[in-house]
Amino acid sequence: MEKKAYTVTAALPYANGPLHLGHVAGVYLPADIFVRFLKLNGHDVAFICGSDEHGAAITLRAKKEGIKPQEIVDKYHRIIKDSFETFQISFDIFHRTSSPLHHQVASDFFKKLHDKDTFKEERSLQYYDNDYEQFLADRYITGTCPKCQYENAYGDQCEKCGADLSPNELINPISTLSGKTPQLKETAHWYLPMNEHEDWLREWIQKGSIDGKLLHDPKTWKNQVIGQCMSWINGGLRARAMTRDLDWGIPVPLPNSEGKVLYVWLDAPIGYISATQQWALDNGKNWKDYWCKEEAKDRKLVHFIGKDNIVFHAIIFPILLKAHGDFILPENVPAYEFLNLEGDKFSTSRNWAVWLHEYLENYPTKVDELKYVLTSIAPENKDSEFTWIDFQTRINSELADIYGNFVNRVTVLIHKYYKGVIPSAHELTTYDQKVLDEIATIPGKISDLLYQYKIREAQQEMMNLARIGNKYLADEEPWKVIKSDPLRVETILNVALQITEQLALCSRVFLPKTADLLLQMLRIESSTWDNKLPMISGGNTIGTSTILFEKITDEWVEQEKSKLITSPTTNSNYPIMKELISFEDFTKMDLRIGHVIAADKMENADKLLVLKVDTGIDERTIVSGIAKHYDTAAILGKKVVVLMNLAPRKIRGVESHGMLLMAENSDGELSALISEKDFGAGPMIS
Ligand code: B3M
Ligand code: ZN
Repeated sequence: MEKKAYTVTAALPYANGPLHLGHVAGVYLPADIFVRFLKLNGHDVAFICGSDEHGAAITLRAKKEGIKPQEIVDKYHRIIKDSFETFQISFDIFHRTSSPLHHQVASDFFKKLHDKDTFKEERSLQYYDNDYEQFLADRYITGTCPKCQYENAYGDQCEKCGADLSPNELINPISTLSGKTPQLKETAHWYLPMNEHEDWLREWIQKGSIDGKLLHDPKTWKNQVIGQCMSWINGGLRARAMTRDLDWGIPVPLPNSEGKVLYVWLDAPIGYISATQQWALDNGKNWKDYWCKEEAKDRKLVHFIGKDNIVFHAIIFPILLKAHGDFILPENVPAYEFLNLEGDKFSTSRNWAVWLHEYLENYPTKVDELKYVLTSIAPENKDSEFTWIDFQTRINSELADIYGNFVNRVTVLIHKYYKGVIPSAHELTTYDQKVLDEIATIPGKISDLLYQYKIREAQQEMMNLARIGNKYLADEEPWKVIKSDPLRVETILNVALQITEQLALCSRVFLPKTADLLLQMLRIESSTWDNKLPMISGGNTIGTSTILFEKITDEWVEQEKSKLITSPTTNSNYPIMKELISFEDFTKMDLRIGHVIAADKMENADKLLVLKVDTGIDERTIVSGIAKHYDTAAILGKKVVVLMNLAPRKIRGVESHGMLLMAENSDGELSALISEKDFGAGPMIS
C-alpha cells in the first residue's frame, strides 16, 4: 500500500534569543524523531522550519539590546540555525520570515484574502503609548487576563491559560514600553471575523470533517488540543485584528495602510509555505505538492508546536488556509506541554535556562545523551521536569549501564574469543528463538507508537532491546560456557549480535550519532525501517566498540546547577542588565563632558530638543528626546556626558551627532548625567 506523504512543520522559533531545552523537548526533538521514522519507513516527507522574525518579541529585544530588529534577527537566526544543525535536527529547510520571498508570499496571501472579503476593516479605539508615540498590541501591552487573572497576559494571548485576547480585554493594561497606563486612540485595522467560522470549525475539530467529508480522524488528536479548541469555540470566537500599527513586519499590501504591518501570527504560519517554496526551488520540486488542495490532497500536514500555540495552529491558521481556498488543512496538531527546569519555569529574562548552543559548545560529544534524556521526559501529555540529577541518572544508569554496557560486552567477547570475526549460529535453543522472535517485534511496536506521536514509550521499546540483550547474556553466561561448549558460545554471541543489530537500527530515530557508530562497527547499513534480519553474518568481522556513553560526574551536576543563577533580586521595574561586553567593546566608546550652549524645541515633535553642545573639540548639534523632562532653560548651560562617536543620525530632518547620556528611573523620568566638578567642556571619561 502506498505510504501517505507528509508535510511536517515545527513551530518557527522567535529569532529574539537562543533556544533553551524547553523549546527542544517540547517541539523540535519530537518532530525530528517523527520525521526520521517516517523517512525510514518509506514516506515522502518535507520537514519545514525557520526563524519567526517579526512581531513585538523581536522589536522589544532589539530595544533592550539597543540594536535594530534586523540585527537581532540576523544574530539569533544564525545562533538558532547553527544549534539545530549541531543538534542534528534534520529539517529539510530552516528558512526565515524576514526573507524577501516570505514577504512576497505573505503579502500575496493577505491580498488574496482581502480581495475575497475575508476581512472586515474597522476603525476602533486602541491602546496607545503617548511617550513612545506607538500603538500597543501583542507584547507591547500586558495586563491581567480576564479569563484566569494571570497578571502578565499579553495583548494577544495569555501564556498561562492560552486564551486568545485583544488588548482592550486586559484588566489594568500597562505599556511594556513606558511602563505607564496607555491611552486610547483611534486607528483602523483589518479584522478576521472568526465568529463566522465557528460552525465548520466545530465540525472539523470534533469530527475531523467539513460538510460531512472526512479529512482526518479526531481520535488521533491529543485530547488537550481538542479540549482547548472546543473551549474557545464554545466560548465564542471573536473578530481578531490581522494587522498592526508597527514599523517592523510585512507592510500591509493595500492603499492607505502606511505604518501598518501584518499581524505576526498571520505572517508566521505562512512562513511554513514560503519555506517550502524556497526548499522546492532549491531542490527542483513543486511546492504545491506539499500544500495545495489539488496536488497535496492525499498528503498529511502535521504541525508540531507547544501548547501555547494551539489557537494559532488549530483555529486561526486553518481559518486562513480555508478562506484562501488553495490549501489543505492540518491532519494533526500534536501540541506538547511545557518542560520545566529544576522546579521552575524556563525564563530567559531570569536566565533560568539551559541554552542549547551553550550545552553544545560545552559538550559537543554528548548530543545523543541530551536527546535521550529529553525524549525520556518529553512533556507529551503533561508538563515535565528537567533536572541535572535526573540527567545524570538516566545517562549513567540507563544509557551507560544498560545500552552501552550490553553493546560493549558483546563486542568485547567477540573480539576476545574470535578476534572480531562474527561467529555463526548453530542449533538454536527454544530460549534463543524466543529472544529472536521478541526482538523482531520491537520495530513494529516503535512504529505503532511513533505514528501516535508517543516518543517516550517508543524510545523505551528501543531500550528494551538492550534489556533483553543484557538478560540473555546473564542467563546464558558465555564466559562460563566457553570452556565446556565453545560451539554453544558461537550461537549465543551470534544471537547477542543480532540483538545489537536491531538496537542499532532502532536507535536511528532517537540516537542518530550512536546508531551510525554501531552500524559502522557492525559494517551494515540500511535506509529502511523494516529489515530482514540478520544482516550480520558469520565470518564477517566487526569493528572495535568504544565506550558509547561516558558517565556524568557529580562535579558536572554541581557545575551545571551553579550556572542556573537567578538574576540578582533586581527591582522588577528595571530591565535586567544587558549582556556582558568586553573591555575592548567599552573602549570603543568616546565619552566626554559637553557644555550645552544652545537649546531649542524641535518643531511639532513634543519629545525632542535640538541642542548645540561645546564638546571641547567642536560645537555640534545633538537631537535629544528629553523635552518632556527638561525645558530649554533647564538644560541650557549644563555640563553633560556626551557619547561622541555615535554614528550621525537624521532625526526629523536634523542631523544629530552623538548622544546625551541620561539615567531613567522606573517611572520613566530622566536625569542628565551632570559632571560634579566643573572641568569645563572636553574632558574624556575613562
Ligand atoms: N514564533 C513561537 C512562540 O510562540 C512562535 C511560533 C510561530 S509558528 C508559525 O514561542
Ligand atoms: Zn489567562
